[in-house]
Amino acid sequence: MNNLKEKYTGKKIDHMDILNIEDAAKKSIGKKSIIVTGVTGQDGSHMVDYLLANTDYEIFGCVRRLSVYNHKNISHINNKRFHLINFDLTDSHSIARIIEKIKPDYFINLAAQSFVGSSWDFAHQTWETNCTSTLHILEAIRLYHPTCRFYQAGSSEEFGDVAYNPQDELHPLRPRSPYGASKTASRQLVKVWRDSYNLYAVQGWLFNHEGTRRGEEFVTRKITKAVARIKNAINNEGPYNMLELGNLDAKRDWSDAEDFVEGIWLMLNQESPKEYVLSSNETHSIREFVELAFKEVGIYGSWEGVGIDEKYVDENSGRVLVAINSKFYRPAEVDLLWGDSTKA
Ligand code: NAP
Ligand code: G4F
Repeated sequence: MNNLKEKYTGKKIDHMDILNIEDAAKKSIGKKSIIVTGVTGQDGSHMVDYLLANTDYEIFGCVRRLSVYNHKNISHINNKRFHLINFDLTDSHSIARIIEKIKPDYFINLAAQSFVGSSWDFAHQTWETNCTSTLHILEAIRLYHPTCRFYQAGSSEEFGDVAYNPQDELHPLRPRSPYGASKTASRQLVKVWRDSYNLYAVQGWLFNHEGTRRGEEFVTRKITKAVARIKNAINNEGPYNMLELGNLDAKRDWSDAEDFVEGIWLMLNQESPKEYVLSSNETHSIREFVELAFKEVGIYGSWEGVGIDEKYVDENSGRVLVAINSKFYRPAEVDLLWGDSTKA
């Protein structure tokens, strides 16, 4: 059976066996432990790598049950201190049981419905996953293990329709999407529980951060993947489909995800709970990102047309590299994000 699994997935999966809560609790007896949610995602997987390399805690990574494994971002981990447990942010009972039984020293909640674009289509699910779950985690910590330090993943999307540039910790919360609203409300819960029950609970404001483990629907990975695909086709003199994008003029403040997981850990280990902006302190448009990505592989283009008809055309061949598809526009856009991480 194991051979069959190996053949099918291309890797040994024994270390990916998922523990039930009772067995996980046994592994945590007498040990310092950290629960990390969202470990199949970008930040959660980097956080596990960081914690295994820089601490001696037992790490319990939370995964939700899916019909097909999606463990690519953690398939490289082979460490006896890393365990997987089943968990779903929308299930308050399992959240409570995990905290009650494992009694972690830290709970780092990086799981979320994290795609802003989908949050209009799945507004209720976004709210339940990103906000109601925070209430459940806070209550479980308060009831079962109040010394547990809690990190909740906040976002520059909370600043939304920005009032000034660059945005720092004092910037008002003006979300523009169901996603931004869910993170804003979650922030208020974290503050109220911190103040009311003296919990060490913080929610950082993280500006966009990217990397090779980034989901492919986010604009950076979408562009870089397409550029590689187009470059390969040009090299082989083959056909290619152009890249389709939405709003080219939105601006974002992009950083490296691996830097930010360290920032999260530092935020969790201060004398008292304080919340920070993490950002690169630069802002760039999607348009600039497209130009630089193509330039990086030696393809030079120029913009032609306006609005929905705008295109990025290969100066060498005259072929269209990028076109606009209105389906990638959002009902409301955050036009510009630009962080000020001086305090951090
Ligand atoms: P990501 O790659 O999309 O990962 C999200 C993780 O959440 C995945 O592991 C996903 O599991 C899990 N998840 C989703 N719904 C769940 C549920 N109901 N129960 C349990 N797990 C669930 O996101 P990321 O980029 O690493 O972001 C990490 C956190 O930081 C998120 O809260 C995000 O909103 C926030 N944030 C990210 C950025 C950024 O630029 N990356 C900036 C600010 C804030 P599956 O693999 O099973 O889907
Ligand atoms: O890459 P994006 O989808 O990221 P977005 O919306 O900024 O959200 C990310 O960063 C937030 C922090 O600021 C996180 F909280 C959130 O979880 C997520 O990680 O889009 C970036 C920009 C947007 O303005 C979008 O309208 O790119 C624009 N864009 C233009 N064309 C596109 C596309 N975005 C996507 N995903 N796909 C396009 O085709």
